[in-house]
Amino acid sequence: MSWPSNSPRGLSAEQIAELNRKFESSDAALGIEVSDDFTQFDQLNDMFTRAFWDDTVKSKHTDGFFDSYRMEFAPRRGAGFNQKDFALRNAAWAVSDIISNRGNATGEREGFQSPIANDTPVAPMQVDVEDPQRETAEIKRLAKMFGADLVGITEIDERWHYANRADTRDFTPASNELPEDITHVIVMGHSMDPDLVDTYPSALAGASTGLEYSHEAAIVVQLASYIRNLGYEATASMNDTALVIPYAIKAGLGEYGRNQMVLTPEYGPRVRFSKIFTNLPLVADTPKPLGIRQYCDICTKCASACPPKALPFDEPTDKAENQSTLGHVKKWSADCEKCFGYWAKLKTDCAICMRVCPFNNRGTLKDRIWRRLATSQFRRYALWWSEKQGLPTRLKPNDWWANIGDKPD
Ligand code: B12
Ligand code: SF4
Ligand code: SF4
Repeated sequence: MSWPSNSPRGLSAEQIAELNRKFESSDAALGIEVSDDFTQFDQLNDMFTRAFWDDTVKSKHTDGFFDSYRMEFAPRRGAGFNQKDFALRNAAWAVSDIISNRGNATGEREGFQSPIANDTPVAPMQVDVEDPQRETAEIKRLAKMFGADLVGITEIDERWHYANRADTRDFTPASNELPEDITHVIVMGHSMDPDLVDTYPSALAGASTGLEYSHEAAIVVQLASYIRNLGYEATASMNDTALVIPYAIKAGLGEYGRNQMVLTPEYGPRVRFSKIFTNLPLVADTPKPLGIRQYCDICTKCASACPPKALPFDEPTDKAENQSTLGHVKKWSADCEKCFGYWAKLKTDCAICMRVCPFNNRGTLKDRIWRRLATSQFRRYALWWSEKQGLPTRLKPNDWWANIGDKPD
């Protein structure tokens, strides 16, 4: 069974061409190349969503994968995959789960297959925003106060919105529309716990992912609620509604890497993103070239370390690997069927390609010197240094547990 990738609900060819013209110069500055035969991606075709309706993905292995998020079905397979590891991972997801499960009856898996429903109404009286620059600075400060690590702002660009969202009652297409007058997207970055990430692959490591979904759920709800209290629209969003990566790049938070992630100067790929769609008058950021992507041109560490060899070794292309890949935009693309197949075997998520990336640093002096080199004309020296160090060693889950026992309160 396969859903049409060119959905009747998506933007028309004329609308795509108009957006390509509108963003021509900013796309060129960011190295984004979108062809005029581009069509929006349909959420029904992403690997997670396919795992619920596509028999070629939905096997007894993937069923076991989702089941393992309930303790009675969590397997026990030794270090990193024991009851305590699954217990911590599943607990880390708990707040995010409360949000995503509350719309089950209406087919809205909030934060994943549909935006987070608004508990706060838009205030009937609207504050005057006389100085959008100052408002932008304030919003960025408040996002950090609520707990975001990174914040950037960009204009709405519907090319990156899903043509349809999935109705999770029966996994059929549903409308993915936002309020009409949305103008900007606030993109926030949430750094992941470095010690937990060092234990990938393991169920224990999955706690680093669950923790940030639970954190970001609270942060987007709080910031959206503040904006709505000012009398403006704000839709709180996690993985739903739109592709986060092009938005994070456009908001100036980092550059796209071979490992399919945005590499930020602060945390490399060890960061997750959330977003808020709003009509609050704000000023978009103007990203500056960072030189990170150019380093990826000469490095293949993530691709070599990926167990199922899902990552590309060659040049970016605009060809789609399979129905879960967005085509007609030039980029590095993964074979995500291979990637998700590996997760299904593990019964937990993987992020080896995040762990081994040399930009995934802890901000030590050595890390900072390496990053300066890697993003300069001396990047080949940085490559030699990174290769000399080899693949970073995985932190053994039992050592992680031993270390937290030793840490002072
Ligand atoms: C579905 C999904 C997956 C699928 C794979 C994607 C797929 N094709 O189905 C699976 C389950 C396998 C997966 C794996 C992982 N994911 Co994931 N995933 C998503 C999700 C929810 C939707 C993306 C989607 O619809 N992809 C379908 C099509 C568009 O895929 P694609 O053509 O291959 O495009 C990918 C990239 O090329 C890029 N991209 C898309 N359009 C464009 C356009 C331009 C111009 C550029 C430069 C790039 C770009 O984004 C896509 C990411 O999948 C996003 C959140 C979101 N809403 O964006 C998170 C997201 C991309 N995942 C994320 C992460 C971290 C991971 C993992 C490390 C797992 C983990 N433990 O966290 C691995 C990494 C695997 C890898 N190297 O690819 C993060 C990335 C953060 C970052 N630093 O950039 C995101 C943004 C979630 C988040 N909350 O932050 N993921
Ligand atoms: S490991 Fe190397 S190629 Fe892969 S994302 Fe990191 S820097 Fe880029
Ligand atoms: S998440 Fe794991 S399986 Fe998927 S691309 Fe990264 S290293 Fe490969």
